[in-house]
Amino acid sequence: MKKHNLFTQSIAFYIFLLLCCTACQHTGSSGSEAIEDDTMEEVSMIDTIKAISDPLVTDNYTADPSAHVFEGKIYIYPSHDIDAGIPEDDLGSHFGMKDYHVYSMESIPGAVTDHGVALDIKDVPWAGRQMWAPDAAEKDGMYYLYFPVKDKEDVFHIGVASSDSPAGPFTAEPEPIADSYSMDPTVFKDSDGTYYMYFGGIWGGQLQRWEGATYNPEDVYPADDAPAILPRIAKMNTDMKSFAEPVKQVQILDENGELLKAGDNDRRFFEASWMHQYNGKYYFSYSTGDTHYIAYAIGDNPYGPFTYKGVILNPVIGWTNHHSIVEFNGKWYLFYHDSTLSNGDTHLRNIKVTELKYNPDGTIQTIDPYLE
Ligand code: FUB
Repeated sequence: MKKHNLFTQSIAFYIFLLLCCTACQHTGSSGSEAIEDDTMEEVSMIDTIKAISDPLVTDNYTADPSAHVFEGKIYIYPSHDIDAGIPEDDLGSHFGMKDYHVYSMESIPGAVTDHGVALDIKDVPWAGRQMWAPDAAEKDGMYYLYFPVKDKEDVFHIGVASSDSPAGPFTAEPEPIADSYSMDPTVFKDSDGTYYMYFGGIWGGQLQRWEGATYNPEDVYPADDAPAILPRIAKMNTDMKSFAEPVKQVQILDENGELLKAGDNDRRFFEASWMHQYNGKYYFSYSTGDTHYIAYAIGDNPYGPFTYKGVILNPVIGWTNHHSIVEFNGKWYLFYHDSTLSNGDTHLRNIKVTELKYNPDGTIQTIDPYLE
């Protein structure tokens, strides 16, 4: 298992930026308060980097944007980053988020509406700490917010909360989804109306601690030449609050039909699953974590196997890379985040959007988030 590889050529420039920023480190927002005024002045130093898009939200730190078209608008379900005052470590303890806001847009580009707090950790009876990347789904006029949070024993599970509005507020179920574990859920509606949840993430996401349905608090990783840890999938029940089948693994293969290896850090799954369909094919996309790419693999059905095809998004300023892909008014969009608004603070991020384009053969054109 490679450790953080922040000095890769592709992001060495950003390390330089982070070092520069240390001299003028700001405090960021605290709790769920809005960003303090002086932050906006500090943003000016990062203006020398020509990003392809601007932060969509500037009065809260936001990350992990899951975007959907509901009721003719774009609705965005991001994490709400805060400075929880917890030191940074490889398990992501510093990502101490406590609530979710929902945002909407009537057009892209366009104004972003903040619908306020949609779910607070204090209203989730089983939750302990760390509300990480959520997603949402609609079925029969009801909306479901899926969210990962650690329970009171510090083990990640996935919760569900419901509302009759895509903007919330959402009411959480009293227990996590039975048999759910790890984090970064995304719920995909197939063309036949079946819903599937993809989930999981290694390192701080704890996927390496699960063997089947058994939790082992030790972090156990495969050898570099063994198959990588795989993301998970389960079909959803019609109630949208439970799994309809045992959790399965999602295979990601290389060009020779072999499972990607654990040591193939540039390509293997780390976290941040997303699924979308394009021209009848199924595109499973994800973050490679410590190598900071959004990668994708294509398959013929929701379960896979999926064959690795390439990179959708190159590394962003910050450490994490996380995304969603959605079609809106005839164009495809990539929602993602970086840390430009906080001058590179890895856990104070901001959501963005840019257009995503396909090649005629169905492959996706790689997006570089910054101009030369
Ligand atoms: O926001 C917390 C975690 O950081 C997410 O769950 C991961 O995908 C990464 O973006």
